[in-house]
Amino acid sequence: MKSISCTTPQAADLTSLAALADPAFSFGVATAAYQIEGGATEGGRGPSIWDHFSHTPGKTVNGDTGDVACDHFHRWREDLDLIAGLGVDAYRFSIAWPRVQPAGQGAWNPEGIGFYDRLVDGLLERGIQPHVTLYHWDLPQALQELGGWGVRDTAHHFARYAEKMGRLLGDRVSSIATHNEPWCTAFLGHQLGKFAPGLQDWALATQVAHHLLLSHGLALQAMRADGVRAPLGIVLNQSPAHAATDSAADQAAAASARRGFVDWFMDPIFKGCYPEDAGEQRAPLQVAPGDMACIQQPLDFLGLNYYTRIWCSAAQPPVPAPCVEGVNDMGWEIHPQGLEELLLDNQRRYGHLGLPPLHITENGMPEADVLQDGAIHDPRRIEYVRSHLLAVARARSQGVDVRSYFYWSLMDNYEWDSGYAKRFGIVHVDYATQTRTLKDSAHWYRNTIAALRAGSGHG
Ligand code: IFM
Repeated sequence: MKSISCTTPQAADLTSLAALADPAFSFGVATAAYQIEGGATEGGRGPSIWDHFSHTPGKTVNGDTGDVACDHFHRWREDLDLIAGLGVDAYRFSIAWPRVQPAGQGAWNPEGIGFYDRLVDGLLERGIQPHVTLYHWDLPQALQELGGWGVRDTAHHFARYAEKMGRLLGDRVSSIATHNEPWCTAFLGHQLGKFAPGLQDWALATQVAHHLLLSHGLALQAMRADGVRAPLGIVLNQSPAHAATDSAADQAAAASARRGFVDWFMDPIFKGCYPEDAGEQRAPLQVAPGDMACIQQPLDFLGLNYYTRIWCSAAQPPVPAPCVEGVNDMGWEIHPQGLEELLLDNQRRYGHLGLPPLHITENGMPEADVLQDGAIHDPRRIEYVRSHLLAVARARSQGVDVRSYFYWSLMDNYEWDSGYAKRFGIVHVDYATQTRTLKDSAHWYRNTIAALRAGSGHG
């Protein structure tokens, strides 16, 4: 992967990015509540499954927790100024359910509700569109103790929470997503045990995936019945699955990966059924009459999170991924063409099934960034963002209706089981002092957006 050290975009790049210069296309940055807020026991917030999991010895790198994180709960005004200074159009954040409803059912917490109320107003005052995610993995622990996403009741509790938040914020925010990456909640949390609640039960994970989808459908129904005006959707993590070779075994592995990772969520939403051939890999599901129709609600938008492709080799030892563009600090292959492929693929496979406008709700790269003389030089991240924006521009030029790009993440933060060891931000955070410093990539992102907005991208 070539690297760019200059924080000024090249003229040739601006020409190639012209498809994104459209004022209707938004540039943003994204975060999630547990990863940045801290204030875990303040303001009446109840405990979440991530508090519980991260405080369990051995579950996270260095035993790191989100107790303090980026202390955004106290520093949110400065953070909003920081976002405004980047010149972005939009900010995507999530609401911590246990902050607004500590037990996940019953009493609401006015202090927690007030926090998000002020956050949204603060964004609007600064001219930034707020994009809300209702669930980015921090289930109230009290609901986990009643069975968590393994029981249907949780889906109904979630719909009531969505309705409440939709009523509060729905006339001020630019979008509301029900879930972020339900695949991770279901399978990293309940099959692999890497994420909260840390369970390893394949059948349960499959049922959880169904309940998450059901909760999405119920939430959309509830918010629409209540007249919520904001566009409503869901955010899925997707990757193209590539077979290492033409062998039947590798091709089958790629098809199977796609079914489990992409189709398992897309087909219920857009076709009202699970993939027919997924039986080989999934446990028997309990699906009540009406569930699939409930899940198949029309969407106003679909958020896609893209980081890498899935490389499928059935051989032993496996054929390694080529990694022509290198790997990131998580060990994930950097493969910008995969984003263009993914966008075109969504259009081809679901365009005739009511696929709504698409948003790239996450895309980003961790690096072991070092602060030197007050600066952070992160040329590989600049190249990562540049090459992925070019991929989005190519897809748009080919007719894919993609409306935004959100860099993950605004600032370094708590990377789940990896703790604070992985830095995805375009803003560096010194966790000892909570000092924020713009990395070169932040300057490049700001300069690129400004140049496109100034019309330089029209060639
Ligand atoms: O940090 C996460 C985020 O919470 C969800 N999507 C992937 C990111 C990087 O791992």
